Amino acid sequence: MDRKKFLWTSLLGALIPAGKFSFSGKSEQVVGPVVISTWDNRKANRAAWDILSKAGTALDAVEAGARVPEADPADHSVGYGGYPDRTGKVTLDACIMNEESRCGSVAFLQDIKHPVSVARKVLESSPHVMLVGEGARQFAMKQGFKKENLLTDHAREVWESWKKNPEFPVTSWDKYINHDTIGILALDEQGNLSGACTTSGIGMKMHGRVGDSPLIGAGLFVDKEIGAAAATGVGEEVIRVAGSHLVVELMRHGSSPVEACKQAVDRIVSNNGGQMEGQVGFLALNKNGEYGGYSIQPGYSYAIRDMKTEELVKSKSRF
Ligand code: SD4
Repeated sequence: MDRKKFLWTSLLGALIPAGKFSFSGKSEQVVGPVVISTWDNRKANRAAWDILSKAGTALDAVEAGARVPEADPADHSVGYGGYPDRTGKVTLDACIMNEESRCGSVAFLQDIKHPVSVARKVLESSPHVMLVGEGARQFAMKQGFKKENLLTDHAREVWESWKKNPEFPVTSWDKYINHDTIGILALDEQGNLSGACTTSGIGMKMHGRVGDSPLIGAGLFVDKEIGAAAATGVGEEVIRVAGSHLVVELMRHGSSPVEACKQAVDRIVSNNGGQMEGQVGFLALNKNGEYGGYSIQPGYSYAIRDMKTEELVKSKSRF
């Protein structure tokens, strides 16, 4: 980006009214770089936009964005401050993928605050795509990541109160999901797409449980010819339909981002006999800068940032 264009971009950035809300059931389109993320991750988008607006890469942007909720103790679905599993351990899942189908992923990782950056190291500094558990932690420490306690006092209290009444049906998991898992997709000035997804998973999950978020094709998928998609919500449902891959393939066959997300939601609902209590939300961005989302239950939103707007969009839902 030349200096004039950069200044223009920065000026526009300064003029954008933060906190704008809209409601959308159709795909919207942007021109130029853009970042979108699940839920109200506008702060994450800002970190990503700092990079995109200076002609940085989509890969750097999504990593920087995902690190924001990972470091935020008030976010109970991601990184530090995330709710623990049934044994009181915070276990993290994350992945990252670029436009060349290069990807890195970690699952069931403990004691490391920024799993998305470990996933990026897996992509760049290992011959593998996915590392889990103790192996992932050892790899992270060799790469210079620090061991940290990720269980905050608040998260421990929630776990302790759960332990007093530990039996509840799976659908009650929604109470512990908190819906903050970030899936973040970016298109940079060069027209390259990347995505990342990071989570502490469903609170009070079984020890050893891995959700959709670190699974390429489930929680995240990027295809340079078509676009990218990410998922949030009950990971088991997303894995069963390879959700993000499904959304990208539906776009390949002509669906708009919103239509593709809606069809993936419909597939999950029909797998469940037409009725569901759990939540799943999808987010999609195509190569042309068109984006959209759709969810099973009401209440899902996604955040967008581009040269002209910073917005939180309320998604349409099946129910
Ligand atoms: C999981 N999909 O581990 C994640 C949870 C989530 O907002 O998205 N929470 O199943």
